[in-house]
Parts: sequence; C-alpha cells; structure tokens
Amino acid sequence: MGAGTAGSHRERARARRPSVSAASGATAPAPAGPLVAVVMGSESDRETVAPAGALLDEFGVRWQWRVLSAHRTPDAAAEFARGAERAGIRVIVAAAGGAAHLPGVLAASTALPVIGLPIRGAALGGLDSLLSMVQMSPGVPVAVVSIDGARNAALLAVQILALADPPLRRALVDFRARQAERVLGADARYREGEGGKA
Ligand code: RP5
Repeated sequence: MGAGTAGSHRERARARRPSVSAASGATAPAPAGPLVAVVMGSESDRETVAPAGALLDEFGVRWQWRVLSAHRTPDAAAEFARGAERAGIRVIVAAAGGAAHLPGVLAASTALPVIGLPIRGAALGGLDSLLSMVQMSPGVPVAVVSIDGARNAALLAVQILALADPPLRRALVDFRARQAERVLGADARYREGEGGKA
C-alpha cells in the first residue's frame, strides 16, 4: 500500500487512540487491553507474521504478540486460550508451520473466533501447515487464510471486530474503495497502452 493511501487510515487510527489533554495536561484514561492476539508457534515465524500487526496498526486496532506452541508449551497455550475472552481479546490469529496444530489447540479451549495462518516451511511448502489447520474436527472450527497470508488474517480479524464497531466498519469500506481505485487506475493505464512501458 502506498504512503498516500495509508495516510487516512493512520489518521483514523490516531483518532481512535486515547490522547493527552492539552488544556489540563492530564492523561486520558489508560487504553483498554488488546482486542486481537497474534500468536506465533515460534519466534522464527515473526517475519512472516509481522504484516498482520502492521495491518492492525493501520486500522488502529489494539493487539498483542504471543509466542506459544501447541507441542512445546501445550499447557501455556491452553491456559492462554481459556483466559483470552476474560482478558478482553475478541479474535485470535494463530500462526504456525509444519504440523500446525496451534490454532486448533487454541480453538479447543475458547469460544472466540480463531484465524489460522499457515506458515510456509522448507520441506513441504506450507501445504502441511494448511492441511493441519483446515481439517478441524466438526464442532471446533478454525478459519484458515492462505499460506503466509498474514495481511488477510488480520483483515479478517478487523472484519469480525467491525461487526460491532461502526467506525471500524467505515474504515474497512474506505480500504476496499481505495483498493478498487488502485486496480482500476492500473487498468486505465494498461488500456491506454502505458502499462507495458514501465
Ligand atoms: C512451528 O514449527 C512454528 O510455528 C514454526 O513455523 C516451525 C519451526 O519452529 P522453530 O523450530 O523455528 O522454532 O511450531
């Protein structure tokens, strides 16, 4: 996304954040806790998952990183999921590679929506992660995005939050409109024969 198009998002995001009152010098009430938890199975997933955080920042959505593993820290993962709703979390994005059971393990311990983000590994190109996430037992769904699809995982989280947040919904509508404008702008350039000259 170009800097110009991200600008109005950021302005809206700033408007949503608590501010310091210039008149009194008093700090506004402390911000509430994160609404989205972005959980990684390993710190090695961070680079791939980072665009999810950037997208959430763009929309001014409060979020937090967690590093929890379905296999290496199963108790901590389940404990996090059990307490997430009480802690104010509304959507969980869970990224993992290989035998990627993290989103399923979290979904088993919470009624919150869980979005699985399959991470591409060296051996099987991410298909292993995708299939590990998507074939959940009936009764415990996980919404799975594309392999390495961090931005879409975050966008889906924003869409879920926007159901109960009209300003966020308006920001999403604007986002879609700008996205369409960019495509149609490119189409116009190509139709005029300028696209191929780049
Ligand atoms: C998964 O195994 C992680 O989500 C990561 O994608 C993969 C490799 O983890 P490391 O061995 O790099 O910690 O659990």
